[in-house]
Amino acid sequence: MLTEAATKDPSEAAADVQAIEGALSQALSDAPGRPPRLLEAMRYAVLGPGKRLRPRLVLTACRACGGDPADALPAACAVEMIHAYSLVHDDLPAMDDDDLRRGRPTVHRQFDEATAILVGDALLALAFETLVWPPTPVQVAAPACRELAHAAGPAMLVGGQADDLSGAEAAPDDRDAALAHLEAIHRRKTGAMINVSLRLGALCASAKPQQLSDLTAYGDALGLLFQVTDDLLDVAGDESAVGKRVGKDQQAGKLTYPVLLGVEASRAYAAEMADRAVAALASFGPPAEPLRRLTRQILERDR
Ligand code: GRG
Repeated sequence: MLTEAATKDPSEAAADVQAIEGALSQALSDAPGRPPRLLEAMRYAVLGPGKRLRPRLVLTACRACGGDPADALPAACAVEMIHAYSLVHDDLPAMDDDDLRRGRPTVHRQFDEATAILVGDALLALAFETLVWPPTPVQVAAPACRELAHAAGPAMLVGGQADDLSGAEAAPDDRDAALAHLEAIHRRKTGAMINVSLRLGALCASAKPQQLSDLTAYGDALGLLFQVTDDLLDVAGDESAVGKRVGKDQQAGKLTYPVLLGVEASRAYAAEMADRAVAALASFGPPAEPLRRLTRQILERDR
């Protein structure tokens, strides 16, 4: 069970966000050959008001494995760049066709569609360039590149998105089978980037195999926790409208946890995933306290 003490957010988390945003800004600075408008759009996409969950997981997992989080900053920047690229492309008219992201116009609305496509392409490439920067030693950079490419590639992030886009018609009618289908999408679309963030942090700390597999078990549960809370946030706000909103999603054939389980059971499922995540950290002891805190924050998040 998560303790009350685990909810307090010490200044370490704020310092991590500051370090991450500083490093991202530096990685996205003016350099020969970078067209000013493209760079402006890349900075707009990355440096907007995001939660920085994935890069925080990189630094926090590194710390939990006894490493120096400064060594993991390039990996932290890399995962956030890939995350930002995936949001920019997801918002495009050919995908979700969204006008707003992080409370501001989406990149294709603020700039134009071609620029948004190029922003995603450029961020994906820059992520790998950044990942292999010093201080990432070459014996860490090679496995880190392989793991990140796999998580962002056709079997995971892109594959999950493709299956999600092919939509509800592919989903089985039976509720349990539909739930399994939903989880298979989320494990790839959302979970893979969460999991690789933890694993990159651990690799930067030269973690033992047992630490890596415990963090993977933690990440599996955390990814599902993140997704179910995302779905719940989508129907939150006006409690009286919750039933109506769930009904609308159902009519639109949109698969979400509230649609499949109902709101109350989705909340219970979130709590179960949080407990499962924390249980996977048992062998780490006190160095994993920031990861336990982060778990609690995701369970209780309001954005
Ligand atoms: C286009 C290859 C490709 C993939 C897109 C990330 C994604 C896949 C789609 C986004 C759609 C979505 C809302 C998914 C739910 C989970 C999710 C990734 C939410 C956004 O992440 P946050 O809440 O965002 O961490 P911030 O803005 O805080 O960084």
